[in-house]
Amino acid sequence: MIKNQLHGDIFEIVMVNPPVNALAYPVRQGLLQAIIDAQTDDAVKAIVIRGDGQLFCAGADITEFDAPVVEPDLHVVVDAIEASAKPVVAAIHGSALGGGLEIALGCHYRIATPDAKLGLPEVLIGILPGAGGTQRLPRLIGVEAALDMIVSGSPIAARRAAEIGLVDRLASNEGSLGEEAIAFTRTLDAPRRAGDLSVEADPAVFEKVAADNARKIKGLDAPSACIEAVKASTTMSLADGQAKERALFAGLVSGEQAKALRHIFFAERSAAKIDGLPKDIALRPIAKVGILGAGTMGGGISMNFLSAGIPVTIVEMQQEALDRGVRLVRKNYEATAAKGRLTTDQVKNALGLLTPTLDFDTLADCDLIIEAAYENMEIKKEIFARLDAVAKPGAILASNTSYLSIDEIASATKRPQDVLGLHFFSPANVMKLLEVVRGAKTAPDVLATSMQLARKIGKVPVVSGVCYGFIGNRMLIPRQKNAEALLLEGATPEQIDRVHTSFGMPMGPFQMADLAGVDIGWHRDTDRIESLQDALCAEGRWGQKTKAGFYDYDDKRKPTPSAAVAKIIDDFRARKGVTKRETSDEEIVVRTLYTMVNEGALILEEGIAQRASDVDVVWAYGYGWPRHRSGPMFWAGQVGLTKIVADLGRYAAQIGSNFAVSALLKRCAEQRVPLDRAP
Ligand code: T1G
Repeated sequence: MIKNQLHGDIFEIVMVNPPVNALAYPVRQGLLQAIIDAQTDDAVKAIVIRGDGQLFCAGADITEFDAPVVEPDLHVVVDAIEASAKPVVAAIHGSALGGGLEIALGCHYRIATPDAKLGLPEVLIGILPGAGGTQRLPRLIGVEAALDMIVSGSPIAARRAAEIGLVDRLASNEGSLGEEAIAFTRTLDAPRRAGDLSVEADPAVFEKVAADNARKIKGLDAPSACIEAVKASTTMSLADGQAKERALFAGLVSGEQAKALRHIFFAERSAAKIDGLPKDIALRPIAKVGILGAGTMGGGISMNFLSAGIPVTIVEMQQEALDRGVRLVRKNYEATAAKGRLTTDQVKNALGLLTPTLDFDTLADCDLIIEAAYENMEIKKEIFARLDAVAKPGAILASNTSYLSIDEIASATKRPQDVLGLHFFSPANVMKLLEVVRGAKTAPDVLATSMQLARKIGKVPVVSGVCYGFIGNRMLIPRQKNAEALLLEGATPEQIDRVHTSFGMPMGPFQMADLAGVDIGWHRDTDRIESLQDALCAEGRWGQKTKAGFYDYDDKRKPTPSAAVAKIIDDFRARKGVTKRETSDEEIVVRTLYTMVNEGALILEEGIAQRASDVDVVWAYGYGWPRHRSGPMFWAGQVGLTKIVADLGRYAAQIGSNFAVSALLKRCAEQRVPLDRAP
């Protein structure tokens, strides 16, 4: 866990704990012992601390947080480094994050490769730097720069760190870092301790940071604790400030939000693993991608590959549609560049990789072809039959369908083993989630290739089996059905949406319907009024695009409750002979959130999702489920499965005659085990 080596009179301590040198107990113990030994070793003039492998250190071992600390705690190690009578230098490459950066802050000097990243991301997992970071960082770079790093959790590049005094020297490159660090250390005669510095700040700075971040940190515990800890660095001694920091840390680390954020951190990484697939399976090379359909989805999907430097051939049937699609891609890139997130060269390079064409046969040399045409099975089967005739052997044929059966689509080809679903979420160039839908005959290497490619284009992939709506959209079905039933029974769109937005969702079911389009799937017959959707659509209330849906919208798309909608609902209720009644927020939670949990449990029961945490990842990355609640399945455990089963039973009649509580959910409740350890 620790390798030590003497280079002349410079003692090099190397952290070795692949893959990220997490500061598990053996690393902490080894570091502390090495620092102590170096103090009394006359052969040692100064010390260098380095990380083995891809990076310096990714911080504390997050898997240890649910158990009591095994001494030495990290702050003891950092304090010992800083107290060293001999100069200590941190040689940083890759990343120095969290406790990793705190180790470097305890060192007297820091040298880094130019592209290294330094950060304190603890706030992103619901805690705060707990080994002196909130006390030493402000002393080194000032309160405002420190607050920015600690409250956002975003790392900075070493070049920037050098400008603000966090890094003393930039190495030429990773290969020479070791030698340069030793040479640099040889020039040092005395320690220089961040802890000896003091830092002042106008107290108004802290109020301003809290106010500037108010929307982002609303409902979260960690950010305000971060601000309080940094404030202590300006009013307390290092020791007292660290004690305050540790007290705040202790108050967060075992809290529900920190547990949920740790859970989703690991869930995202677990989702990338496919049970039963050999780790070293040979992948199919994907050098060129074909996209069928240049609509909103086809254009957005293309951008993911173009931005990753993968050439795209985009095919449409009409020139006008093709031109419109290319214009949309260009417009999206230019909008991103206008925000400074892309350079004009990057936009030019990306667009240079796009080949628009009406010629279906140009897809013959693509390694992956993604169909993004109408959500209609007959159309998709025709397309896949044509692809079967044109695509080269071994090409992966994917559909972007959001509900339909991949098995039926694959049956239109003679190569079902090469067919799967790649379900992107709109806007496809922004949303991180990608549901990778495996058909009954999808070959393992097709699946593995798609998962690896998903990560390459910056997506968070989750494997789904074939069912109507896969994982995410299938769980939307009971939510939407109950939400509309609740409207008929007397709730209002704003009451139901408020329950969801106060829960932490970015928008509620009806705000979402207006955004997506109330007219999706509508039969277009204005005389046929069989549902609330029909009633609204017949009045031209198709959502934001017609400035009227479940809400009225102004030119800035700001929603306001609509008296016209209230009347449409009243009239429809009268026609259906439904008596209006009061509905509580609690009933709305049960019928629109607990029913989603139940659907998630059914999805697990049927083997559609590999694991409960995969369902959480789908909702966290595809639908804006509040990250500090992890996802529906983990959150259900925090609510209590027994309570959820009981409440679903209490409202079973209202939920619907064909409603049944999942057997798996019942079993987990009875046996008091979480859904991700379902018996
Ligand atoms: N602890 C335990 N495991 C970790 C880990 C960590 N800190 N970081 C990564 N892993 C695992 C990860 O689960 C995966 O496991 C493997 O390492 C590769 O990770 C006291 C309290 C460093 C940018 O929040 O941001 O210090 O799936 O797939 O894409 O103040 O990992 O292979 O089994 O993410 O190259 C603060 C978290 C901790 C950094 C590398 N530190 N890690 O990304 O690899 S709290 C963090 C990351 C703390 C102190 C406080 C990223 C990375 P598996 P990966 P990557």
